[in-house]
Amino acid sequence: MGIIKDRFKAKADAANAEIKDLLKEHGTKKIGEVTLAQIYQGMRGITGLVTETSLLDAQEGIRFRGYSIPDLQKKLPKAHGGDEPLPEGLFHLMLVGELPNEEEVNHITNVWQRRSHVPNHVFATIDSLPLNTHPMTMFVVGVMALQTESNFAKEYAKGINKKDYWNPVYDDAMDLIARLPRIAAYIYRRKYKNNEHIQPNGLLDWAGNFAHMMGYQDESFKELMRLYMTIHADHEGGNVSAHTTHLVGSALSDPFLSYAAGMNGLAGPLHGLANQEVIKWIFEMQEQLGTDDPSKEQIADYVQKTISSGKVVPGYGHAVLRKTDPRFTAQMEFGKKHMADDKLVNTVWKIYDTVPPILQSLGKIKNPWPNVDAHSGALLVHYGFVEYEFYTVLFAVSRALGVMASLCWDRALGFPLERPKSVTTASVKLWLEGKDEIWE
Ligand code: CMX
Repeated sequence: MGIIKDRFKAKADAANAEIKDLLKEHGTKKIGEVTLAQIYQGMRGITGLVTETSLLDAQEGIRFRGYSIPDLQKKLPKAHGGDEPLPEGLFHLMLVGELPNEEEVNHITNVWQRRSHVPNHVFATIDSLPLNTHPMTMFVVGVMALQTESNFAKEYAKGINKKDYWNPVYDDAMDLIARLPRIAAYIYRRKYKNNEHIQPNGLLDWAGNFAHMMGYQDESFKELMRLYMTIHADHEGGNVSAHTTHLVGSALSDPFLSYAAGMNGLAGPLHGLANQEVIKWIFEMQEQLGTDDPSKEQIADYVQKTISSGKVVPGYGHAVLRKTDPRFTAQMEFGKKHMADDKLVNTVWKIYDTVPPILQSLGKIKNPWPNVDAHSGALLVHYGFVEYEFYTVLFAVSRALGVMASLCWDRALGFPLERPKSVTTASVKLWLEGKDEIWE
């Protein structure tokens, strides 16, 4: 077995024993109550899942195995001469639960390089789609085509002991992560760069090579990709993409099927597609106002118009967070360091000054602060990456790190099929009248 795989298995065995004891002693303890409103309103605040890789604090934001984003920026190994964390390091942290050293991160880079071969039929499948297909659709179709390579599906068909599920799931997770940048870069070059593809550079790290294959050779763009791939990777387990991957995986659908399902959720405008919606919204504002440098007053008017036409302000609000998303702040700091005078980036900062008080004044929005998607597009546009329909694919490549690390844990911990109880409004009414004992 490989070094990381061995360490993961040892950690998972220890965790399994610990959880067994925990449940034996405390399994009947109640951890909360569920109100009728919660089951009609998106199950907000119901604790119903275990996800080991990260935990979201409403005030502080995301922590990966206890480490905040600023911690990761300080403590994770960097590329030679770089300042941003290598996402390989975050994957190690999420999977094994420990900060890696440089050697361990290099090992993961090498493993992913070795596993990165994408079979031709995947590219042929993507080529069969019309060029005007949304990049997220091309991406998910590409992942589905890659499912032919699933170790788990093959082992399951042969007949595998359930104690060993984690093993081919781990291999699938590593293969999938290794191959996604190739698939994504292929879609980008096919759709936007005249089908002129760029061969991978075997000497680069995972995110650096992704930037290279998309055609961005600037070192600071590679740094942006390292930061981007790190901060978008995981946001605990209840968000649509993570939860869907986990749910579909619980049916023992293999990691390719599970990840593709999760990414169909990421492609929704209330989730990952918000990053494209933000930049589209800013471009439309610039066009309507006839300026690429709008004042705060002009922005405020435009925000009011958006709200009064029954639309959401993209990039603002969150189902759990109640403060500015630290992922937004990390990108703002990157902007200040690399492009402080960029007009579009400055517009994003003016929007940040303008939107929260307006949303707050509506009195119904629980979180008026920006989320991760409010900033990312402007940084990309600075480097000439203007094809905003592609932005959610970048999010998706990063999200694979979190959801695949989690799926390895799901199978190693032997989590069962997920199947919560649902009710009908008719049964709710009967229950309220004391005529239905179904919930007792
Ligand atoms: N602009 C205008 N109205 C907003 C709003 C925004 N940015 N955010 C929330 N609201 C509205 C809701 O639509 C809801 O209105 P109704 O009661 O009329 O239906 C009300 O405020 C209360 O919503 P909430 O409880 O504060 O927010 P939710 O938990 O229901 O939704 C989210 C969270 C993210 C879907 C929502 O804030 C939103 O639509 N934001 C814009 C889209 C976005 O940026 N999504 C990306 C999130 C991060 C990610 O997953 O990538």
